[in-house]
Amino acid sequence: MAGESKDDCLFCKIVEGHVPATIVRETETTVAFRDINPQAPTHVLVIPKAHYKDAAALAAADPALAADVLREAQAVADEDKLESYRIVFNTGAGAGQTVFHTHAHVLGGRGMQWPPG
Ligand code: D5M
Repeated sequence: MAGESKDDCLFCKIVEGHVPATIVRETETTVAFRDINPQAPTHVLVIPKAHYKDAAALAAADPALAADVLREAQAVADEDKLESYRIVFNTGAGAGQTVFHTHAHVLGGRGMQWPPG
């Protein structure tokens, strides 16, 4: 079933408290925690607690939950008083996705280039 927690999913284990993480925000449906390999002064991952492999799967199955993730990404930016920031959903291995549980990267606190690498 889509949305079901996957036993072998690292981010499901963070949701369940079985893997430690520096959690900065939590709601009924989402968790936000600091990226273990930060690429900017603020680098927080916002995830739905339910398991979806990527942003496309989440948006197709539960648009309201996708909106929750975006709302929390904005809340992270507000908390860190970021004037400019980037919200990134790497979708698919070719785009750099390495953890197949939907996550929004919230990156800010430094200047950024476009296009990204
Ligand atoms: O991003 C996956 C991100 O997940 C990557 O930036 C590292 C981060 N990561 C991996 N393991 C952990 C733990 N245990 N805590 C916090 N952050 C973690 P992707 O878009 O899939 O490449």
